[in-house]
Amino acid sequence: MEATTSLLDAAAVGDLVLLDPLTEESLLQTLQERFRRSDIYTYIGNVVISVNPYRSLPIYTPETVQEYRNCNFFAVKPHIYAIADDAYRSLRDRDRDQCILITGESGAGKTEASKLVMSYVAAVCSKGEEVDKVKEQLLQSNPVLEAFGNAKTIRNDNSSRFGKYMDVEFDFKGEPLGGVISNYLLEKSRIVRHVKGERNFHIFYQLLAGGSAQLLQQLKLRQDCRHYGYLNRESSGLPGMDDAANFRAMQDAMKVIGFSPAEVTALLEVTAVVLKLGNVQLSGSYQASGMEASSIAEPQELQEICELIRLDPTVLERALCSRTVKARNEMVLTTLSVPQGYYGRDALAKNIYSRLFDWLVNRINTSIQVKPGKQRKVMGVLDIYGFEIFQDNGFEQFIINYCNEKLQQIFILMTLKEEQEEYVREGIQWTPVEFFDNSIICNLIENSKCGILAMLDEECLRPGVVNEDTFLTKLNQLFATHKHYESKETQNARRIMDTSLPSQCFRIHHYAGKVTYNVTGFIEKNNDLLFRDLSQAMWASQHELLRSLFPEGDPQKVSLKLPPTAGFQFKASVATLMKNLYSKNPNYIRCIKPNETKTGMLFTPELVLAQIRYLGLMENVRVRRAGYAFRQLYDSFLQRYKMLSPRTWPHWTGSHREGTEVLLADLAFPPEELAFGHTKIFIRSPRTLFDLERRRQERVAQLATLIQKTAYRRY
Ligand code: AD9
Ligand code: MG
Repeated sequence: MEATTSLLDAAAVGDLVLLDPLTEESLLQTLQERFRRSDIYTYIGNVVISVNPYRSLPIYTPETVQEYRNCNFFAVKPHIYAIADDAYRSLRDRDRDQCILITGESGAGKTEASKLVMSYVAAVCSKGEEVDKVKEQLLQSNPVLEAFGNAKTIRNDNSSRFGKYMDVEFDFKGEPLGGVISNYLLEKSRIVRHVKGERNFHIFYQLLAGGSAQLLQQLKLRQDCRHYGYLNRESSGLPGMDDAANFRAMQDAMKVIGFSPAEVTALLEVTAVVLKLGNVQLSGSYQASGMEASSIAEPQELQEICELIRLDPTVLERALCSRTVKARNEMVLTTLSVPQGYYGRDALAKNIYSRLFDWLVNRINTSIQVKPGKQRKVMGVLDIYGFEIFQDNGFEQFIINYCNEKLQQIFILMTLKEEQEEYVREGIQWTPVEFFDNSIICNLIENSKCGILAMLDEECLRPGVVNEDTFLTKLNQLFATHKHYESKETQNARRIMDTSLPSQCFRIHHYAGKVTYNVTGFIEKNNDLLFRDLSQAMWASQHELLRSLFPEGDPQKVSLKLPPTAGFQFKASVATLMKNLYSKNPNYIRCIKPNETKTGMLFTPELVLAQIRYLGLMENVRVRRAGYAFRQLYDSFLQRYKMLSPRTWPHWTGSHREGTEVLLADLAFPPEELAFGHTKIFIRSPRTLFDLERRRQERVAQLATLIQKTAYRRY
């Protein structure tokens, strides 16, 4: 156990469980010092903290892979490969399904980390034609999903705009068989709007830059990004990103996965339709009745869209400019105003794209799925958005932070469970640990009768005019005294003076901090409605793929039931995810972004400190060492410290456990500091371990002098 040679130097040892004293400051300093030495990985027990270096480090070479292959977790420097190796071996040799949970804020390095884990596992598991094919398919799902699901944002040039969970399945020998991908909440609003300095999803720029003249002609596209409204009529160039090359890589990847040429064409046709919808312009006029009506301003774009999707243009025109509503048990066609028309057009584009993305994930799954009946072991990798606190927080942040609250809950539960299991295995008395239980916050959001999501659904389903004011009023009444809920009204009632909380907002005290959410847009986003006329128009198209994305457009299947809300669906998928994770052995990678400017090796302490809080790292360390901070197998322990007692030095002939007992009795540590398990010694506080280590170092120095003197005398 070489790493402990410098246990007294926490910065070098790289396990924050051994930090003494444990304060936010000491934790921050340790990470900073390690980062300065290019040690971007640090442990909290078997949790890896990864600080994004923003420059390529020579630590992912094939030689490094060999170094970590079958390594002893504690004998090598902290590395993401060590956790990947530990998880893979535990799956292969001990039959324990694994999950790797990667969290952190945008740009912290989650996606890179997930790729490193996948490529490590691919490198260490065995080779062979069939296995290599599966590995390639799994790895190649990345460029495809990144093309359609990633975009440049202010925070990250390659930001994943969706959450991803991938189960990789192995056979009993540890060879990959295939996998299943689940996706969460694609940021579809980006299709129609993105702020200056950001981009739409990569695929549009890739297609325009990399598509051949013939392909673009076939898709009725112009090469110039500035032609397209949804691309903000800006040129696309992004330093360091070769869209054309990425398009070719994406096409190759689709081939490897098994997409047929016809499927690729259909996929690109629908993508082109989304882009072109943004150029459909409407103009307004007033009818004799005084009602405002909209019409298509320039038919060319609409005509081309309809050629691509094989639809009669008058059908689409009618669906974009009017709407069927029920009035006195009769269906009547009403005209739409220009803003209403644009609203419908944008909703259609967002819906086509997000459904296309779901289709893409399903299509990849069809290729990589494992035949039923095969016995398998599973490693799940979760790359999902981290906690978000912005200046303005809306429905998306609320949903994302709810997911993080659930992940924190499962983290605490699983860490404690694991600790408890180890104590039981080792036959040690387990005393329950005090920790902050965030189920009160999860419940505030998800309680099916009176949680915030349920209240939002109730409001969305209420007939008549609904608005966010009534929603907020309801929350204020329900949670007037809730410890984790706040609004202007509850503050007034509690006589709290706070000018930072506007009246259309509520604030939640999350485990990671307080977040103020503006309720504007909550109802619309939760409802996520598409005018039925538009889904019926899509269903009427002869384009097989597009048509399949709108099954509710089939007039035979008109249902009076409203589709489930966005919040409801998300809550259900989070519940499934949690159940899945809970059945596995967890491994954590906590990613940290060290600066806002994507600068290599720059560490901004305030920024990192905020993330230490969001990620709950202090709580993490506390939980990890709530019972015993340190544990080690008897033989390794005795080997290291036996020189500290004349009874065990230089040789001990009894059992390792007895030797350890004798040794520690001679050193006279307080009994409550130690516990003797079946195979391991447990030490309660880092201080005792450091004391032990200090004595060892003194003894080593003494012995070295003695050896020198003896040698000198002989000489
Ligand atoms: V987002 O929530 O999807 O916006 P991520 O996924 O957390 O975000 P990502 O993995 O995309 O961040 O990393 C951002 C950038 O940081 C990458 O494009 C790399 O340029 C850089 N990065 C991340 N990890 C490493 C690393 N281990 N070594 C070098 C890295 N560079
Ligand atoms: Mg990402």
